[in-house]
Amino acid sequence: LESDKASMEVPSPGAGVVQEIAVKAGDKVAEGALILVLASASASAAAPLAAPAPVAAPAPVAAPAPVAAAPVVAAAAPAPAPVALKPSPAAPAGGDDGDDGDEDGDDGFDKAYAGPGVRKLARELGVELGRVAGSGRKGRITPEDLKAWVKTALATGSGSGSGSGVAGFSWPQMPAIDFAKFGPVEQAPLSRIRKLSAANLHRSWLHVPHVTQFEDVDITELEAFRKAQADEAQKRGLKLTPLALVMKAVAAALRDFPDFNASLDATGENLIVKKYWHLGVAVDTPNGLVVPVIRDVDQKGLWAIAKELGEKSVAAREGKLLPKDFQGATFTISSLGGIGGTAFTPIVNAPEVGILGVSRSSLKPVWQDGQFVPRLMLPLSLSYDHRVIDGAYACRFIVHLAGLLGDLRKLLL
Ligand code: CAO
Repeated sequence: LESDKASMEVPSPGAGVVQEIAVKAGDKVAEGALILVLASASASAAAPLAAPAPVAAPAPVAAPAPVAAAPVVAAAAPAPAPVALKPSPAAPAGGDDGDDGDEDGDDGFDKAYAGPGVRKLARELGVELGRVAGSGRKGRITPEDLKAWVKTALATGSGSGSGSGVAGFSWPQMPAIDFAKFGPVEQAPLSRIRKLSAANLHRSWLHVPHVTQFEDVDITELEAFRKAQADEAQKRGLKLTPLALVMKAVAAALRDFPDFNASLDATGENLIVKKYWHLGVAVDTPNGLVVPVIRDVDQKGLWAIAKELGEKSVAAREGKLLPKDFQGATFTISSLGGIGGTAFTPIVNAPEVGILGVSRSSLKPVWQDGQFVPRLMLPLSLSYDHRVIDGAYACRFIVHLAGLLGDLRKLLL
């Protein structure tokens, strides 16, 4: 099964023989949809002769048979078990936050009771379903409930934030423009990843008051250390890029600045401070941006981090990441250092409260002891959620991080 960002296995509830496959490649399915009919192994062993046709005849030969076969099976011992789609071991977490295992991040879907059509519409509109009251059976949210909620939110400006609405404000619509009037155009549909990232980024942009703090970090010694590991890296078949060292230092800095390793709760009135240090790393893929998570960075050595970083970025580019690979990040790093640039303002991956942008290092003249000396400087850009993080706290964090990167021995303290 493939979701917006990940592919996953749907585990069979038991052993048996597949009798009928109710879906074909490319079909869209929702949780609970029938995907196949399975004659359970224990039942067929108990009565192997009772159902020869469906059990013995493999699907290709017996293609037209399933309907006819069904009554035979039903009448006999090996009652076929309909296998419904429920990828419970690892719910898809295409969202960049991944905390709750929702398809699209922390959108309240876990708590909401709604069909796939309503969920899709809610995702497109950026509505947290957990905030919409359902009028359907057992509180199910209907399309009408969703539309009414959006209308009210637009009219009152109450749709934004965790209880922190922008009163009296509604978003002006973008006009539809026929660009073909001005010159030749072609229409290219967005990939699913791009559409999903767009919704997530837009939601973060609207909910989070962003500030970005910049810092140039002297990594001359760090780079000398990294280069000194080149032979060892080659022996291990790994690439030790500056990013692995930045990750290690960030995990340590997050321990010292716990508010950066936190999220606001759904009410917006409490900070959930996490006691684990999982870093999301933005990876550029042909289909768009994805953010796999490297867990427990604080407990891993540089080689382990470098290995996992390499493996996850390859898997991301090949579309082979699993839902669990996107879940649980506490803070994200977006590195454009391999490409260039001097600084940028990354968008916080809500409900995380901070994201670190890394640009390309370059030699710069730095005034030291009465003279300019060439030093390798790494530009960092730290965006943060100003609802949670004060400017002084953010500045202290980045200065502390710069200190760790400037002298890696401090990581041991
Ligand atoms: N300064 C100077 N050189 C750097 C550098 C930096 N900050 N960061 C990386 N490099 C160098 C590496 O050492 C490597 O050099 P060699 O080719 O000589 O070995 C080269 O640049 C390429 O590095 P890389 O990009 O392959 O590896 P990485 O570990 O730095 O990054 C990954 C891995 C997956 C994060 C990166 O490939 C990627 O996809 N980056 C894009 C992320 C993105 O799109 N962010 C924007 C999202 S919007 O906020």
